[in-house]
Amino acid sequence: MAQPEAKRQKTDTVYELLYWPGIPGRGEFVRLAFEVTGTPYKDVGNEEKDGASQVIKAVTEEVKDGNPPGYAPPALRVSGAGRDGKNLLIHQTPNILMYLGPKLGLVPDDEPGKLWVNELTLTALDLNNEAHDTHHPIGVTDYYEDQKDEALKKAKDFRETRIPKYFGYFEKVLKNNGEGKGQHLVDSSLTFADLAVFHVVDGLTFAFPKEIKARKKDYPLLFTKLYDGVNELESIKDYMNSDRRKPYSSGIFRQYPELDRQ
Ligand SMILES: N[C@@H](CCC(=O)N[C@@H](CS)C(=O)NCC(=O)O)C(=O)O
Repeated sequence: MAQPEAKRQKTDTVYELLYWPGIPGRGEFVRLAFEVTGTPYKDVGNEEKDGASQVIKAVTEEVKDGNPPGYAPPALRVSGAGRDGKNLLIHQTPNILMYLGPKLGLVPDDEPGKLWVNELTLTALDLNNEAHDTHHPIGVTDYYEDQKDEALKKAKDFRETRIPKYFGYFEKVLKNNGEGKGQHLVDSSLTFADLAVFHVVDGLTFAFPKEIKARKKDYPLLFTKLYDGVNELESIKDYMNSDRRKPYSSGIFRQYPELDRQ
């Protein structure tokens, strides 16, 4: 695995995560990368008193330093890393991870390896998006209660066809990567793709506890090697027990018992 650039050169880089406070959400994919590598970062939404308004301003309203405005959080602000030494502001979860990957030592050194990590992360994010659509299949800004009939149908299909297809795919990738010993999707070390899959599996286990309980035995590498492997890392245990980790609530992964296996 690549040595983290941070370990190779002393740096006083300040990483600021700009994401909605109070939920894991898509910000969690970025938090996990910082947490697992022990990289200092500021979670602006959660750490500042007026976190949500700071996030909105910085991401879409008062964007500075020549950065294009973003469409939606998460964003990452990096002091001095933009053009002409100004602050860099980047958006899109996989773009942020692609930026951080080499800096935190969460990607292989070579180009194919980096592309595979990115590809697997994008697939995990596709699954993440489909999980969101189970409770909001019609209108993103409409109430769940107003689209419950459609949500019931969507969730049934998601549980019965989509979860097994994605889980089967990740299991196949793990099996195919002999070097990873079932624990890693690419090569023999932890990458941000492993973290992304870990988080989506974690979120689905919260949202669909009965469905996942019934299915997990079919994906032994995914659950007992990759998932448990990440979950048992000291850095992750510390994080999960800290108040930096927010509980699932009204974000992407929601627990509506009627959408779970009956
Ligand atoms: N593809 C984007 C999606 C960003 C996104 O949908 N962010 C959500 C929060 S998790 C949001 O605030 N969306 C507002 C909107 O889409 O109007 C990413 O991965 O960063």
